This record gives sequence, structure tokens and C-alpha cells, in this order.
Amino acid sequence: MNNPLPRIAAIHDLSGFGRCSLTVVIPILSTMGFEVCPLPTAVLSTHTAIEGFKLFDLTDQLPGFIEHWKAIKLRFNAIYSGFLGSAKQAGMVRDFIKSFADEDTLVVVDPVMADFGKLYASMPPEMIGEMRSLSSKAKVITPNITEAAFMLDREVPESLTEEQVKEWLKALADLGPSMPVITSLPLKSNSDRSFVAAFNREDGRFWLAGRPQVPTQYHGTGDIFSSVLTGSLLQGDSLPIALDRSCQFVASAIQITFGYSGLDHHEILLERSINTLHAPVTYASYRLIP
Ligand code: PXL
Repeated sequence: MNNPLPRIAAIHDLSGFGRCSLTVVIPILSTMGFEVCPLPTAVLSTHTAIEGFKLFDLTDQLPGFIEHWKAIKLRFNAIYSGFLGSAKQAGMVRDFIKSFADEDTLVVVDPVMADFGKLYASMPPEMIGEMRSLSSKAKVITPNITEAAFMLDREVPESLTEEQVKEWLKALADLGPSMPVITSLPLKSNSDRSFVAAFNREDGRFWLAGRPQVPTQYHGTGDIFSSVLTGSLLQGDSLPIALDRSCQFVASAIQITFGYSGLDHHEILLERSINTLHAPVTYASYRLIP
């Protein structure tokens, strides 16, 4: 069967409230023109930053779902994983990649497990080693600085120089992925911007891109960033333009949300910003890290 749309397996949780994971992955990648096939890792009442959240782990259901997809011979142009319901699922996602990916498949692993120096509430410590091992099977990984530090077994840094950023990216590439990206970078030089950096092992170039910082934190922005990056790379954008497109969309979503007051739980108003996904990349913030 011929599918006119590139197809993405999206291996993330479904959180009922608190836009993140599948509730941002699906609308973003659908709007970008892809068919998204969710493989839900867990169902939650809300994301885990809201006290009292309930989590239903789907670890025992995944093998049956995956077997069915194999039986009907589904093929994917991209495999994109994020928040997992248990450490055991990392091995299942590794096997999924082995079964469904070939050399043309874009494999993106967002090793969602921590932020601000701490593991998320539902994450067991074994998740760190499991995410390290899963990341080795990806082409692109998108840890934030805390997740990068945990995977590299380093302290979470207060600040980094550009030279140090390059060394961190190289160390991540040594784990396996050819395009590691680090988000929420604490770059000393400029504190009114939020930075991401990336390395492309194929051409040896390092990239830095950024967006204006706003004086508040929003949940789910990492998932929004990684979803746009996945779609952008799958539609053939270069790595620095994919970084710019993702930063630009996160920046506009934050800017649109920040204008409202009294919002529940620091959520991004994705529905108000999603149509800007079709905007051309209007400013090129990226530059090479020399
Ligand atoms: O945004 C990452 C994320 C995804 N899914 C769940 C989360 C979080 C971060 O807190 O709790 C359930």
C-alpha cells in the first residue's frame, strides 16, 4: 500500500491535562503534514508536575500493539520517542527501532526524564542508564541540559562556555547519535536568551540557535521543540534551519501565551499558536560555534 503522507511512530504518553507529549506531538506533526501513529506509553490524568497525578502504565500492553503493527506490515518514515511509562519500555523501544527502522528512517529519541537538576516524579533512577542505551540507537537526541548531564554522568552545570558546549555535544555523539541537540543551555554569555546547540557528526559542524527568554517557565516546551524539530528534519530542512524553526515556534507559542494572565498550571496555549507553524522561518538566529 502506498501512503501519500510520511508516517511517524510517536512513542509518548497521553496526559489528559497539561499540554505535553501526545497532546502536542499529534497536533504539531499533523499540522506539518505527517501521519502520526501514537504508541502510548502511559495514560495520565495530568503531567507529573501537577500534584496528585494518576499514571496508568502501558508496559504490558505495548508488545501486543507492536506485534499487531508488525503483522499488518506498517512502515514508518520516522520513529520519535519521548516520555516512557517504565524503565523496561526503553528496551521495547530499542527493539521497535530494530524491527521498524532501516537506514532511511529518521529516529529521534527525546530522553524525557528530568529538568532543573531533578528526575521527574514518576522516573526511577534506572531510567538514566536505559535512556542512555536507547539514545545510542537514535540519529537525533534532544535532551535538556539536566538530561544531558545525567546521561553523561556529570554535574548539572550552572553555566557553560561555547567551548564546553562543543565538548558536551561530542560526548553525547560518542554515545551513538549522529545529531545530538541540547536544549535549555545555560550559556554564560547572554542570559536574556534561551539557547539550544547541536552537533552534526556527518559534517563536523556545531550550531547554536536561540530565542528571547521570558520571565516565566512553561511546561511542555521541550516536547513542542522536539516535535517541530522532528517534522522539520523529516521535511528536509537542514539541521540549523530545523533548530531555528523549532526555536521560532516555541518563542511564538510562549509569546502568545505570556500575554494572557491567570492561566492554569503554566500551560502553553498551543491552539492559539499552532497556525504559526506554517510561517516561514523569518529570522535566522543560528550561527556556527567556531
Ligand atoms: O514534557 C515532558 C513530560 C512528558 N510527559 C509527562 C511529563 C512531562 C514532564 O513533566 O510529566 C507525563
